[in-house]
Amino acid sequence: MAVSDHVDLPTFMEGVKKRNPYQPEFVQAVQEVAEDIFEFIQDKEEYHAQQILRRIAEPDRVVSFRVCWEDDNGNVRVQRGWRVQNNNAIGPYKGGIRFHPSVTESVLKFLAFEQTFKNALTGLPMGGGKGGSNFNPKGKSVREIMRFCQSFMTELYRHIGADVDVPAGDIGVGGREIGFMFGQYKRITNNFTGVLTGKGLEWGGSLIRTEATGYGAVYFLANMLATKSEDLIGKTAVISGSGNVATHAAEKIVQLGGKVLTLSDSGGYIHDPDGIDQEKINWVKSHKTHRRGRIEEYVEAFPKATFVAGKTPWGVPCDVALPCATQNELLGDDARTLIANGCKAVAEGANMPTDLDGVHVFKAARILYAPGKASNAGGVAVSGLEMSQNSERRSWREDELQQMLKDIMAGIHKSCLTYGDQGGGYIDYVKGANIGGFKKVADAMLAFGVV
Ligand code: NDP
Ligand code: 2IT
Repeated sequence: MAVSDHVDLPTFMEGVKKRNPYQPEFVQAVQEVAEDIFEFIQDKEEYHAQQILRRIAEPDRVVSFRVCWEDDNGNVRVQRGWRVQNNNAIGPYKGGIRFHPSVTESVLKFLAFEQTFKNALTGLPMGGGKGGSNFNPKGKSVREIMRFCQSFMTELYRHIGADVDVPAGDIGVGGREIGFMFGQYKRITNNFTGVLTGKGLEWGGSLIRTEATGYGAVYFLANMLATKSEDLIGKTAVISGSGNVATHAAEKIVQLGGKVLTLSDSGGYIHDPDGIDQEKINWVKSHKTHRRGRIEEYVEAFPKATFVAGKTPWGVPCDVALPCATQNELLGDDARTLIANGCKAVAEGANMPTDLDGVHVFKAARILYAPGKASNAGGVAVSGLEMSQNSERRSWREDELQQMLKDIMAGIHKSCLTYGDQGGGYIDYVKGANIGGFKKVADAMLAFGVV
């Protein structure tokens, strides 16, 4: 037999660890996918001979660069920026930009790897990428954020393009930051193209892009519940985070008749036993997004709620849970607590919020558990629709886009059933999403030969 990755899973993972020292998040993401893919490709010699998984787990390129900017006091500040272009077998690289002090090459490599499978699942022609910086937007003035975004784009512009790589937002990057970066791209290149998504509606953005990730996650959750002939009416939901994804997931839960009990930020969580209704969600949106406040101030505005400092909300009994903040925010013991408290379904709004132990706990309990690459794909899906609208030089109507988002989430759910239905009423959504995403990218790579 030719030299191939016909090795066992532990040997394959040893190689991944050796080639990516000090990159635990990346190794974790590869391990979670490899557990399912090894089983799937067992009898598929071509995938082995062509080393497909090994190649997807080696980014096409990682660009790292210095970002210098001046703060309001005239001090020179230096940050590191990256763009990880993981795989463009099925379309231009596509994925968000994250500004957070915890950003490292490992974090961005895990996100770009996950994005490759997620984007394939949407059915749209998008490869996987991710970028960002260890810049901390907290406590910075708007002018400082503008200067940082301009400096970041002054290098990034060389590596992106409407048919090359199309970034968008992620943690710490919303409409305002996309505006600053798009303005700088346009200034440097003199080109008005759809090089970023999540743009403002006046300058090429798409309706419902802002809402799409959170709404999509809840549509996915509703699809999962429907397999058990259930819906969200009267169900209690525990949500973490209080940013773009968390607040829009909360909004859609409320619209579909559920009751949201918690939201959180890096300081702790709030528990509102009366339910966080639309008016309260609007307060959170304005407080967190526009005023960059802390979630603990919620209890001053709504005194029946309580704030628990330094903790995640997974101990609050609920029917459904949506981790919507960040990676590894729901650990094995949290998963055990959720199940002991009767939680029936978990839909990830964040990327890799559940650690490997937690994933194994949810799988063993055979609950409805959707990994982020399936359930949070609504955001990038509407980004893909924004790219289509930019190419057509027109804007679609809100009702058209709402329907497309629902259809895409239902389509992803169906792909998960294709490869994840284990019989006896249990669907392994992790396996379904991993294999569904892998197969599309792998088959494109086979067509291209050894490149
Ligand atoms: P935002 O910046 O809007 O909000 C992030 C939220 O998560 C804030 O409440 C923040 O709290 C909290 N958070 C961030 N980092 C940490 C941390 N290390 N520990 C505890 N809490 C933290 O980001 P988004 O809502 O856009 O993103 C949330 C998640 O969803 C991320 O995993 C992202 O990758 C994923 N995602 C986002 C998509 C999008 O379209 N925006 C699409 C698909 C996935 P604080 O304010 O205290 O920092
Ligand atoms: O993780 C994600 O899917 C995103 N942050 C959105 C990426 C995008 O290109 O819209």
